[in-house]
Amino acid sequence: MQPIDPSEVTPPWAYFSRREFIRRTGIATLGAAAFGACRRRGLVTESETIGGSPDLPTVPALPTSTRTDELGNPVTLPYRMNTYGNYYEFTRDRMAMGEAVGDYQPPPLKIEVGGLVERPGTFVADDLKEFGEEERIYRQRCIEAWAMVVPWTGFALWRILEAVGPLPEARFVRFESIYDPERLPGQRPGAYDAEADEEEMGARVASPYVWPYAEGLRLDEAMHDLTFLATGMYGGEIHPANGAPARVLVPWKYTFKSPKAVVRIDLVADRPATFWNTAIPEEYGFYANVNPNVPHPYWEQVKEVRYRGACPEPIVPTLIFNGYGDQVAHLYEGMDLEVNY
Ligand SMILES: Nc1nc2c(c(=O)[nH]1)N[C@H]1C(S)=C(S)[C@@H](COP(=O)(O)O)O[C@H]1N2
Ligand SMILES: [Mo]
Repeated sequence: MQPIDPSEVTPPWAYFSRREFIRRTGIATLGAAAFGACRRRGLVTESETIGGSPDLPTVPALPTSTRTDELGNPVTLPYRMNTYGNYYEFTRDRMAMGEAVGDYQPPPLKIEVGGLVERPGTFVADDLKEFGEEERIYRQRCIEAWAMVVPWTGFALWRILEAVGPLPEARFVRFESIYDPERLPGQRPGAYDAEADEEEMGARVASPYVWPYAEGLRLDEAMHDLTFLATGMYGGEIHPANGAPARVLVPWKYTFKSPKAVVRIDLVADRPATFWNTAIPEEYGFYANVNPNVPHPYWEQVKEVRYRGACPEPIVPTLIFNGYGDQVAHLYEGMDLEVNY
């Protein structure tokens, strides 16, 4: 375990505030409007433009963090991370995620771990201390071709799996996110209506979303040291919009495989049904390893927008396994990655 250097825990840019954002960028309205403002100024590179226009304007870089991942990519400013993203429990508009989450207060940390294990257990924050704490700066890459670089604190998931003792029949791990329709508007019946879907999204959603959000991994993927259970980010707590109180991170896979607000982990015998794979199986496979050679029907996947702060943002090539190939490629030896997308 890597101890955390206290000087790293509260970097000044972690508090890059809304006021600071406005001062530095001159953009007063955030979310969708900010993107409009960036675009009008010729600064924005939205992910949808990636496929079509490789020659985007070069513009002066805005302030970014001095911290980087191991490949030298600057860490995304927390403000950007907390406002722009996907959290379907609240909204389908990734530009409005921050506003939609608003002042939502997540429940205290509590994770139940069970299924095919020797010692099922319920873990609250204090219980997790036995697994230690380290910081990791991970790249995350959404299947929609946008990406961020984020420092998380927590521990490798294998530590908790080892503590509960998987039985020999356990071959997969299933993660379940919070279910609370009273407080999570996206989970209410009719939140996303089928007719509007057809118009807005070309009837891409084959079946209604099945709540709670669930994800899954093969047991060997879940036991890999890169698979992480985060309880903090940027040296503090996880922001409610990014999956507080606890989140599983699988950095070599498209980020829909990194469920927010995980409340249950089960060891299971068969491949579990997962949220996106159930909704649109032709687009969202179970494996979902980041792979520039396997296009998604809407995002060609060879490039990505790497969000750092406000606009502008660089477009960078997408790396196989999101740049973690040296550590994870062996898990897929002999597997056809085009078939097992
Ligand atoms: N519970 C839950 N987890 C989720 C999602 C979600 O809608 N609900 N969206 C996924 C997708 S598609 C992405 S890209 C990331 C976004 O994470 P971020 O907002 O922290 O960047 O969360 C993933 N985990
Ligand atoms: Mo995503």
